[in-house]
Amino acid sequence: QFKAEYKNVTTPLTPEHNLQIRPLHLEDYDKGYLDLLKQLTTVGDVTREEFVDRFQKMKACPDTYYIVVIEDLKSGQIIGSATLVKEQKFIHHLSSRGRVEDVIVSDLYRGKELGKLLVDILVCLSQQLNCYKVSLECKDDNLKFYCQFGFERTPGQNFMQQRF
Ligand code: 16G
Repeated sequence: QFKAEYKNVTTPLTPEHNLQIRPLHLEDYDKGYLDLLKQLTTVGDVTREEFVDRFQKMKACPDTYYIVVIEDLKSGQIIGSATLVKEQKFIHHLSSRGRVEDVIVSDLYRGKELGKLLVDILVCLSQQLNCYKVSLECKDDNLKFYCQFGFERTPGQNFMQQRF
């Protein structure tokens, strides 16, 4: 589904790395997917049943959730992931906005440009899906990382939130 022929996509995944990039599967519950997300933020104790239920609810929204994972085929563990959410709009003549979310690479696999690969893919995918723009929220420390993909801070625009 995600082909290396997309423009600008780097491909560090040679066979000797034993890494595979693919969409999230239900079975990834047993491959440490949620433990990986715990390196990003709070996840809590999510049972298999709860995971399956949420997975199926996402799947039931066609053309909306694109969750990409990297599996280390040697260990059978998910070691990287990123999500593109395609939000449908009325504006821009019924266009869609892409949101890059939950980008995480296991601390044991950092420095191999896997985060770059994940973000490259999602940016390409958002273009392929005809989003009129793609955006994300990140910490100051990660600004430089995201700038390399063409993301820019928007003058006069602020990211605001209310936490519950
Ligand atoms: C970062 C993530 C966001 C994630 C949030 C979790 C990227 C580009 N940004 O902002 O997607 O949901 O962290 O942190 O991956 P939180 O639990 O404080 O909301």
